Amino acid sequence: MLKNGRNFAVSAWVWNSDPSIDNYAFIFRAAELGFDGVEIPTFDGNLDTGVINNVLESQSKRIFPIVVGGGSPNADLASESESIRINGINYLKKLIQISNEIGSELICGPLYTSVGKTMYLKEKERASVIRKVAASLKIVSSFAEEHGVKIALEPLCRYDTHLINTTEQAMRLIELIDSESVGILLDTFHMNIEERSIRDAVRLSNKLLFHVQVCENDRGAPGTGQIDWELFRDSILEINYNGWISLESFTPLEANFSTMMHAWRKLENTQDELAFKGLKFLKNLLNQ
Ligand SMILES: [Mn+2]
Repeated sequence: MLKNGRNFAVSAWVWNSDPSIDNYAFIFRAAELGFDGVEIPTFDGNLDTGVINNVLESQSKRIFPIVVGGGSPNADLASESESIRINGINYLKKLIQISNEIGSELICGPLYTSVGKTMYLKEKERASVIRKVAASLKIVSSFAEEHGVKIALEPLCRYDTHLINTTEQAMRLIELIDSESVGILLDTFHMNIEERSIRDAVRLSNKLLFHVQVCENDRGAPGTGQIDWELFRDSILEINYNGWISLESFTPLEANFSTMMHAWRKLENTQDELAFKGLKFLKNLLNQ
């Protein structure tokens, strides 16, 4: 089912807000714990790709990188300001270049707006913002096609954005962009809040499901909370999903980042324990 040797990934955010902290030690942690891939997040595109490549190459088994991003107040495709939208386009192009440099096949995350920005919009205003977002993503998608990189857009829950909360909304945006390089990222945390049916959401995404992030309803290790994992597994198998299953949780130990991610408490004794417990559960669930 899943691609051979490229099954389970884990986000650097389990340990650090900034993947350059501690000399990319999270890559060593991920490899030691048994993951096949690492999500490398960046909100500003300032990554030392040479160092990342060295660390990836120093592992005894191949560890695949996946670039994760998200808009920020000064680089926001949903902004009213044209210059901020252009910053957003340039930021996403930079993520695509980083992907080429470190060998990531896709860039993913809530790339369509500034993470954490919420505001009320009337229906017409919303449609106009979505059109602007689609126009910018169209430009980025051409660049992605030229560089052989896929883009996966992630719906976020209502507390993190007002724009794209559900799979259905994301699929409509993807249709407007109309590029083979653009698909969707589904994250069980957000789905658990916003979708009426996990199975229907996965079915709707179908061949455009490019990436999957998993964690429990409280952002804890899969298998420790209320998510119906068997249903989730059956749903992704039904559409023959063969991409990554990536564990995403956030360190509660860094003031600014933990506040942004609402990570107020430890969910396990250590972050290693969270990652390892989650991986063990996922391997069992998917018979790997
Ligand atoms: Mn996510």
